This record gives sequence, C-alpha cells and structure tokens, in this order.
Amino acid sequence: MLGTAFMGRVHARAWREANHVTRLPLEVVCELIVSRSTNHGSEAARQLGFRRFSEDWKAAVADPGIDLVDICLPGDLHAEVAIAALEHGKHVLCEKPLANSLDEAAAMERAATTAAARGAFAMVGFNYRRVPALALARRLIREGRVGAIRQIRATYLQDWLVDAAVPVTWRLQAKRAGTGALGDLGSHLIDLVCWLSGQSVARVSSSAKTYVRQRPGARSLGHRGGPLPIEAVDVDDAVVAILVLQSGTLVTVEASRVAPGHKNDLSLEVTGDNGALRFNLERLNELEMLEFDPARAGTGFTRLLVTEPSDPYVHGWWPPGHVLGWEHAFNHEIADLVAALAENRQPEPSFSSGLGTQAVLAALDTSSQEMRWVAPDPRASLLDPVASLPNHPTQQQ
Ligand code: SOE
Repeated sequence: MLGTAFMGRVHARAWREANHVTRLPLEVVCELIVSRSTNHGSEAARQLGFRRFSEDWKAAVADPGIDLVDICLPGDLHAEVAIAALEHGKHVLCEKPLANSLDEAAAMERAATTAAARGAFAMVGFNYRRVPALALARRLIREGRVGAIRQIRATYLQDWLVDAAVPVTWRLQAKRAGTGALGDLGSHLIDLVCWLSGQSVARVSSSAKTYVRQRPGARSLGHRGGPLPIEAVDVDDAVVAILVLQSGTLVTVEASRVAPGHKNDLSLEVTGDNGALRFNLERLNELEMLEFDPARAGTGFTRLLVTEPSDPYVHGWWPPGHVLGWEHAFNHEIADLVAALAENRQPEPSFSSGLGTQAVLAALDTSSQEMRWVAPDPRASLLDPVASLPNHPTQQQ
C-alpha cells in the first residue's frame, strides 16, 4: 500500500478486517507499506498492521512478494505508480478520481487493458457504490420501481474550507489534485449518477468558483513555528452544473467544500415517472422511497432501514437495525475486489469506468472556464456501459 494519510488509514482498516464479514476466497496479507521516511514508515507499518515498510515505491511495485498495489496517494502520483505496478503484473486498486487529467487517465486505462489480458486487473475506488442503501437504490431502479428516470438532483457538500485560516494541503493545489471540489467530491456524484441511471453524460454546463483565493501555505516538515507563508489557492471551492444524460434525463450537480453546516453531506434524489428515491450520506443506513399511486396522490416518501440480510452487502454483518458506518463501504469494496480476482474477472469500477468519469470532469472544467455547454469526450460513455435500463421506454432528448 502507498499512502498513510486519511485514505491510507481507511483502506488499511478495511484490508485488515477483510475476512471479518465474509470469508474471502483468497487470504489477504498486509505485506508492505510505502512511506517517505524510515521513522514514519516503521510507525505506519506498526499502527496500520503491515509486515514491512519501504521508502522505495519503485522497488515495492516490482517486489515478487506483492500481488496487489493499493494507491492512496494524491492524484498527481496515481498514473506513474499505477502504470508501473500494472507493468509488473500486479493488480491495482487506485483511489478516486482516477487521475488529474484525461491524458493521464487514458494512459492508465491503456495499461490496465494490456495488464488485464495477462490476468492483472485494476479497479478505481468509488466507494459509495458499496453503501448498502445506494446499492439497493440501484437494484430498485433496475427493477423499474421508480419508472423511467426524469431528473436526478445530486449534491456533495462539506464545510472544512469555510474558514480562510485553514492552511493549504495537497487537496488545494492544482498541480497535486487537478481540481478542488469538482474532482474530489463531484467525481463521486458523476460516478453515482451514471451507475444508478445506467446512462452516460451527453452534455454539461458548469460554473466553478474559488472564494478563498489565499491561505496559509502548506506546513512543510522544516517549518519551525511562527506564521505560515501565504499561498495562492488555484482550485475551486465549489462547483454547480447541469448534466443532460443520453436519454434526456436532467441532472443538477453541486459540490462544495465551503458549505457551512454540511460535514459530509452527499445527497441524491432520483425522480422517475412512477416514483422517486432519496438518499443522504449522513443517514447512510436509510433510503427513502415513493411509488406513485394515483389513488393516494398525497402519500409521501417511505423510509426504508437498509439493514435487512436481504439488502445488498448487509448479509454477514449484524442483526437488522444494527447500523453500519461510512467505513464499511470500503470493506465491501475490498470483498468485491478480492472475489473478482479469485475468479479471474474484471472488478468494477474498472479503469475504463474511471476514464469515463474523467472525461466528464474534463468537460465540466472546460464548460466552466469557457462559459459554454460542452459535450464530453466520447470516452465518457465508458462510465457505465449499460446504455439504458431494462424494460423502460427510452426517453427522447
Ligand atoms: C475529502 O474531501 C474526502 O475525503 C474525499 O476525498 C472523499 O472521497 C470523500 O469520500 C470524503 O471526503
């Protein structure tokens, strides 16, 4: 594993507990963690439960004792590490978004396609696909319970950057993260919208804004106290967008890291011609559902508590009502990944799917900068190859 910060810690926990819920078809051994310094590396290995540590990522991804490389690094490092690992025949799990640019993502996808032909597979970590309530939402949509989808409202709001005194981290530097709220949070929304609806994005219109243009600089290792130097912020704090999907579904998307009161608030509402579904990540065990009944037109949403053994991913956890948390989606992600590898098949979302998201992100960026509607690169259709939902009349654009 590469990366020992927030996402590294989250993934390490999930790998360590990989066998806790479902007996996996392969044994997981947390073998080697890569860190930039010996002190930090030995501490990270001890704390996160890895057998060895290394300062040399190139040797790590070539190590014959390693089967899979998990990349929990800033976006600017994804392409080089993932491509090297795939060329050494390792399976790869890479954090989202796949890369910082369409070109990098395309190179990663090519490397993944070549590696897959030799039995090494790559997956991108859009973890929210594995929240039980969202997986149930997808199942209900596929079963036709909301009818043909007309509109989707998708927002992902956080507030950790409201305060202008919060210092710069790599997530606020374009050279490291590509974009701000757009790539960090908007990428989740794009992935979910296409995965839930089974449609790809036909055109987008978007506007992004940076409200806090200067912040205290990134804390460097050599900093000896006193005020931090001021650094310019070159990524967006917030973005709003309209997406029109292939079959005419209208989608509004909003991502912000400067939304006071919203901690980690990913909300989705899917409206069809026969009903609707509503989800909020801060109440992630619940899904709200409405099935339209002309005889009871005043009826509102019904709250489903998604903790039944028959609900996706729930079997193997606790008795009904013993709710799961944010981190458990990573257990499900790893269980699905290991199951696919054991059967020598492609895990989802693949790097092709990640490239599709990247194409939409690039279109949103261009639209915002050039103040016009943009049709994404055709590779956006890789995001969900299911062109339309079964048993549904396709809406006309
Ligand atoms: C930080 O904004 C962050 O950790 C994202 O990078 C994750 O993808 C999201 O799941 C939670 O917030």
